[in-house]
Amino acid sequence: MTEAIQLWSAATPNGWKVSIMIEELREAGVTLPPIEVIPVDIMSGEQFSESFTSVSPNQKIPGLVHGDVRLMESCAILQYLGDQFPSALYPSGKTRYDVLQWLTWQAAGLGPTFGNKLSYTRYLADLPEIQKQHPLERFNTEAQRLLRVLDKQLSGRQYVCGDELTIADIAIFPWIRGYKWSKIDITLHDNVVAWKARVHERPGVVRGLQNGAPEGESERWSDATKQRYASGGSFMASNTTIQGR
Ligand SMILES: N[C@@H](CCC(=O)N[C@@H](CS)C(=O)NCC(=O)O)C(=O)O
Repeated sequence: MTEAIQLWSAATPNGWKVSIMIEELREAGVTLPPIEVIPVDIMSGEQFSESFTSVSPNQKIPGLVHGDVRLMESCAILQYLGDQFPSALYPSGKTRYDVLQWLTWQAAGLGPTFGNKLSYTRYLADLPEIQKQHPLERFNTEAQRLLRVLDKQLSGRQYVCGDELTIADIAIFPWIRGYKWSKIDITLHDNVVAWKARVHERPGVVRGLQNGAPEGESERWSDATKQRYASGGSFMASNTTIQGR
């Protein structure tokens, strides 16, 4: 399809998955249709607007519109782009199932665990410490278990599913990259640390990470940006904006 793609997104791990995918497809020599990026300011509640909800009924970024296709969920979007624009990023045959199992592992395990750890670490400043203790310990322990699983998978491999970068790496990387922000120590996991550096040095990844980031801050946030994310995050984590029963 040569029709333009609309990407509704923000500078967050789930948003970066799609912008990295777009840039890696370009690196792979794929000619993409025009991409229109529509920023969704999730810290001021734009994810609850009617227009965005018609793209993403779950009211979370990213969302994608391409012709009559409307998609939410970052990993579904990665598969869609992989299908529409064939490349080694979404291999066919038996390897595809390997990619899909690690993609699902990210969506169901790593993403929610790192996201919840982050939320209790940075975004719930008003919650008494005693109430944070259990979830912090629980999500940190699970994050460490998941890191051990990933470390083992990466042993003897350049990338998660072999010697080529795939959408599984693209889905996992933004969460691992943000380990300092979520205060999850990855440094004991040598294969994960080496893989993170390997993925991070790819030009497509570097360009993808610039999407939506404040000018000059794609690699390191300023204190003002950190403060803005921390206060906006507490508004999201409180869920007071969710309407209905
Ligand atoms: N499983 C979803 C998670 C999406 C998600 O949590 N997006 C966050 C940003 S990383 C968001 O939109 N948060 C806004 C909110 O919670 O109100 C996916 O992979 O797309």
